Amino acid sequence: MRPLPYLLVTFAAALATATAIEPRNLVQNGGFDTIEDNRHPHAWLNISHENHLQKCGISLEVPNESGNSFYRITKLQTTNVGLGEQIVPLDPPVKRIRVAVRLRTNSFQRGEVEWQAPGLAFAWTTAEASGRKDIGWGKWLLATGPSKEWIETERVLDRPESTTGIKLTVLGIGWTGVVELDDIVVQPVE
Ligand SMILES: [Ca+2]
Repeated sequence: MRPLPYLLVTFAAALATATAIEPRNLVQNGGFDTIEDNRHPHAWLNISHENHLQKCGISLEVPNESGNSFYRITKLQTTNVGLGEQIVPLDPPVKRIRVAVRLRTNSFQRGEVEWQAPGLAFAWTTAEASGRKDIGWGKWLLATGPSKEWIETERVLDRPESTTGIKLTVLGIGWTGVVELDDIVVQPVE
C-alpha cells in the first residue's frame, strides 16, 4: 500500500488537472490549413451563394505562401455580404476568452462608417435559436488601415452567463479591396 502523503499529492494533482482551463484554440481550422472542393476553407460556413458572390464582385481563395495557407477575400463592390461563419461552443466553466486574428490588408477602402472595415465580427449565441446577442463593433477585430505585413489583433471578452458559444463572422460590409486572414483563435483564459 502507498503512503498517505503520496496519495494526497496525487489527488491534488488530479484535481488541479480537472479544474485548470487549458489554453487551447477552440476554432476549427483557424489557420486555414484544410480546404474543401479545392477551394473553401473547411469548417467555415460559406453563407453566400456562389452566383451571389460573383454578382457582388467577390472572390474567395485559400492561397499558400511558403507552406502557410490563409483566407483571401477580393471585394470590388461595396455590397454587404457575410463571407464565412463559424459558431464556437463554449463550455459553462469558461468565463473569459481571448479572441485573435492575423490580418494583412494590402489595399482596402473603408465603407461610409468606421466599423465598415474588413475583419472578424462576433456575436454571443444562446441555446434558443432567437437568442443571438450582438457584441458591439468596438470589440470586433477590424483592420485599422492598409498593411503589407501581417498584424495580429486580439480582444479579451467576458462571456455573459446563459450564452453557449460565440459566432465568428468574416464580414464584407461596405469596404472594398483585398484582405487576408489567418490564425483565428478563441482561447479560454479563465
Ligand atoms: Ca495559416
